[in-house]
Amino acid sequence: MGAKAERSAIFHLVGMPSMRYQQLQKVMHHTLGDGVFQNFINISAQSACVHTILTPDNCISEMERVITTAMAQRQPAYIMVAEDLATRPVTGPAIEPYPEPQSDADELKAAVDAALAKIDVARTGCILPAFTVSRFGLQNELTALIEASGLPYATTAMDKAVISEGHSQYIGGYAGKFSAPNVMEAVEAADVVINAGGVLFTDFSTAGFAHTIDPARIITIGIDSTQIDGRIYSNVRMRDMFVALAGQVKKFTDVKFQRPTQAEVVGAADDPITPKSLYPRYQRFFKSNDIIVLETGTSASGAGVLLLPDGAISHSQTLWGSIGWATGAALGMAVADRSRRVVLLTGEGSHQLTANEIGSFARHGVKPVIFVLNNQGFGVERALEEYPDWVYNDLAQWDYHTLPAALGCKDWFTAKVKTNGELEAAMEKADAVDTASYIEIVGGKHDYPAGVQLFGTRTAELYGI
Ligand SMILES: Cc1ncc(C[n+]2csc(CCOP(=O)(O)OP(=O)(O)O)c2C)c(N)n1
Repeated sequence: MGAKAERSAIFHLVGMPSMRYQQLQKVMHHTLGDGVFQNFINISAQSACVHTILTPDNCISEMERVITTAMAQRQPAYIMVAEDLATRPVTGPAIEPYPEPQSDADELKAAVDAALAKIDVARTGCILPAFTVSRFGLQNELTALIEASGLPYATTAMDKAVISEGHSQYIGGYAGKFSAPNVMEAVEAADVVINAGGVLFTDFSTAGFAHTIDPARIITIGIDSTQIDGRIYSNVRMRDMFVALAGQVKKFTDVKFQRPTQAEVVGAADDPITPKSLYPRYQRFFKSNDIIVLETGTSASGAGVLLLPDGAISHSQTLWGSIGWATGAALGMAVADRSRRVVLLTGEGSHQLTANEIGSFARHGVKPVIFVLNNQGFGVERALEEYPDWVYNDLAQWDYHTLPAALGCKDWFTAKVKTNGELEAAMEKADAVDTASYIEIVGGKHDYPAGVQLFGTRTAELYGI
């Protein structure tokens, strides 16, 4: 469901009992015992954008359909195959791949003309790149549009670093009235705002709907449609809009850029680690090209406001927000791109849900740097609730830094740190060693980063209660 919400194309391959047994309605393990073998696909189809039950006869055409659909939507495909058919040869001739969806030429031209007309009369403007841009691999195309237009760009938490934060036209994070004043003005007072990819103005990425952008000023370039002045131009692909606009857009020359500043490193070596001392040290630790994975909770909020080095990318599950995601997702990212360093920032409560995957990092021979904030429970929940110490925010107290050794990661550098000095030493070591690192950070039970404190004062806006 998270992959569907956040547009990750994953292919979920699932075996089912043999067709022979299905037809005989045998009572099989892992079923409800009701002889209904469609239960799973009926449930899981909801979390996919395309699904199929493969047979030797339909396999060739179905796989072309499934792959093309999943890639066009960048959403999951759910594929079942019965045990007895899985090893049978497919039948039928090879076919041409299904064509990728194309823009409707007339609609595309109308959308481009309308966008250019709106941009032409604007004196000021701003671009909001969306997370979908990285899902579709369109960073270069959007960067070309950003540079051709000369406009500043800002990102919400969900879209963080989708275009490098090292770019001279990046002005910072946007969270409505809680953005830096120059960012708020650049976005909300702009004559035209180009929503590049379909930014989702979620409760969490707008600090509880604190954003005010006049819809009449927005050009929304979605995955397969564009919206301008209340009109939808359908069958218009995002890529084609970026390319056409980059080629024809006027250049705004009178733009004052104010780059975001680095967070100041504070806190003496012997002092306990606090959010104020922790996050700037992360900022100093991050390197160009890092993949930074932020778990839902205080980690995503505290690190979401840091300025990342040029080329570093960041992922968090801002919309779906299922805790435990980040540990597993970091494994996937590390395996998918072994040329980049993966840095995972997670709270210990989230980590408890998927910590068994630590062993999989070693099994696959990848070397992440993992920071686990142990603040004795579900910190962000404490901050958002009326009674922070309600018992259900407490957790079993694990010895987190001993997990890697127990899970087969024998050569990892591990540490448990309580002071800023210990944290710095551990970060230096993590940077120097040629192995993975796992650092347990002891934090205060009621010590929250500023963003989380702010959310604590805005629960009514966040939840509509
Ligand atoms: C699967 C799931 N269960 C529960 C929640 C609600 N939830 C959101 S954040 C959070 C606590 C996270 O605690 P932790 O990982 O320790 O991070 P901290 O905020 O303390 O840094 C919980 C329980 C959720 N988002 N997803």
